[in-house]
Amino acid sequence: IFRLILGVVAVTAGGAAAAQSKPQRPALVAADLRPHQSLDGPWRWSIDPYRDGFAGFHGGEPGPSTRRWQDRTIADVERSDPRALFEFDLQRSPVAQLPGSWIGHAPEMRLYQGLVWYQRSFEAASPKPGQRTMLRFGAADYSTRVYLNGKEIGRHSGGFTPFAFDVTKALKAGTNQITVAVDSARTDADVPPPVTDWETYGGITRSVSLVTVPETYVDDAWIRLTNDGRVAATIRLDGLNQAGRTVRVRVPALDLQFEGTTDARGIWNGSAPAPKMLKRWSPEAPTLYDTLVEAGPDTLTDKIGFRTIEVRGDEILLNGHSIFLRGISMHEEELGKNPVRAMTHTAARALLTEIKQGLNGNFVRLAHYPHSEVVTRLADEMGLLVWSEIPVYWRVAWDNPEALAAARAMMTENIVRDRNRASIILWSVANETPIGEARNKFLRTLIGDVRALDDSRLVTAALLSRREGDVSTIDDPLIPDLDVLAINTYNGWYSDDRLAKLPNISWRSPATKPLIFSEFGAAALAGYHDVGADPHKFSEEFQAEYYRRTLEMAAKVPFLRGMSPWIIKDFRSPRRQHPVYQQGWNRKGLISETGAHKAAFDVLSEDYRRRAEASA
Ligand code: GCB
Repeated sequence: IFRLILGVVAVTAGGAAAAQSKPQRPALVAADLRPHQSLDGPWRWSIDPYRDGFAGFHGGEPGPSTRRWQDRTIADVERSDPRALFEFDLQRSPVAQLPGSWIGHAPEMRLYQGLVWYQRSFEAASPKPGQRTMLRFGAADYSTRVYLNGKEIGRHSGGFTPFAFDVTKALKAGTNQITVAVDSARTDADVPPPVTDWETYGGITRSVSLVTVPETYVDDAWIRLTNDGRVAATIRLDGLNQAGRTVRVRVPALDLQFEGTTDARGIWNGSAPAPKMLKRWSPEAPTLYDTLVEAGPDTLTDKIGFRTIEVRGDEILLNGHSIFLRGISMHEEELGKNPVRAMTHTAARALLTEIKQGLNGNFVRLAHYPHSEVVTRLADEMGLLVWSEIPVYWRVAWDNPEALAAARAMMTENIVRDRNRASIILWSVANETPIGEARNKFLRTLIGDVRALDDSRLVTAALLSRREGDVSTIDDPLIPDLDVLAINTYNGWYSDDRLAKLPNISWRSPATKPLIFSEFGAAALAGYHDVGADPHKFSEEFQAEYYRRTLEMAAKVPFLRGMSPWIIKDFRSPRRQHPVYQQGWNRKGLISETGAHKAAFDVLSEDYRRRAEASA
């Protein structure tokens, strides 16, 4: 028996690199709306700081102490061989509720970075002929290996995008055991690189589910309104019968129906004139239509809004009308004293309501990585325009092909997941990346990918500017490649400018393109007041005055088309350790971690109220 236990799970060499080089298949688009069996809930967990589960007791090859995930439980073996040695037993390990980062599992997990094993069992019906079952993760941060009934079924890298594996063959009728290894440690080849300004929420942070589909099914469906007034569809089937299949798109409420036949790759592109009665999606009227994609036995259902977004000169046009983006940035971190990154519908609604109703906003920058689909769906439903980005952040290893592969896979997974969301108008490829040849090349590759995947949205990147005296110049070599320019600027916070002088700063741009201030901000500890004439940094008064003066400056930039100041809520950041003002939190929120409004909140809200009235 002991020997039998030694039959270790072989680790497929090169698996991780392969997983990074291209996005995951199946894509399983709109999986969250397909009927599914949820695997959320109680899971067993155990830390593995030396990665014995992969490498063995002395490192290197797996050995006797290596964790093994065969069908038999450790308890079974122990009963028949009381002398068997085990130094792990997931079946008797503590229980955590998933999804949710491991920060919430136990107090000592707060600062843990590394490998954690998860396990649970579940019942499955016997697979029906002509059906396939996919195991889908909304996200796990950062790299993941998945085992079903003792066999490795796949891997994924990247903490913020969904992935799925076809488990039809690995699944048994009756009780199944799933084991997941999640490692939060990142190297320079990863995206983001190890150093950021937010908490790494390691773990299984989004829902896990089993989705059953017909053998040949709609894996990817992208449906949008084109600038020339057509409803266009790009559909990809996956399965033995993917070629030469009839595919039909239906929007019952619009009496719209059109169809065509897939090519050898299972792909069909088709379109039809948009019906006159179509109500275009906008923040003021976020109309969504039940949209069906029918292909033989499979019907995929999604809720889709139809709108156009374009740039003309230095203007951004939504449905043909010039708009100003009244926004704010947001991290995927729920309100509360001890956020664990488990973005529920309720938690997302609380934050987006602060933006939409509290701030009179119409726009949110989802920083600095793809947020939960719960958030992007809610933005569609509530009417908030969205900036979506991947964490190509600060010092990425521009020369490392693995880093580029990771970024490309992540960008593709993000776009494929979300290109049916009307709310998303901007894909951003980078944040505050130092200019250089290797960086420019890296980002141009990403921009090319974005345009190939989605020609219906705008491409941007958060850039830095060059300041001389009171003149700030935007002169990044990437400008010609972008539709919308975006600048992060922190004059008066990271510089020692007097706040009263901020309105004097003027902006120069070499291109006739719209500009967004993708960030500006100042920190304040909620409840800390300094009512003197020259308030101290970190006081609510300083932050409020910083906003007043920066908004005065912004009002004078003729080509400014929006802003997303930094940030709606104080968020956890390990680099913010001032014992009095920060205590592990980046305090640039307009509300505290528990939801207390700071004085600056009203300053921005009032500015946006006036802007909204002026544009109504
Ligand atoms: C930035 C970064 C953001 C930081 C912020 C800050 O420019 O893009 O991730 O959190 O500044 O607070 O310094």
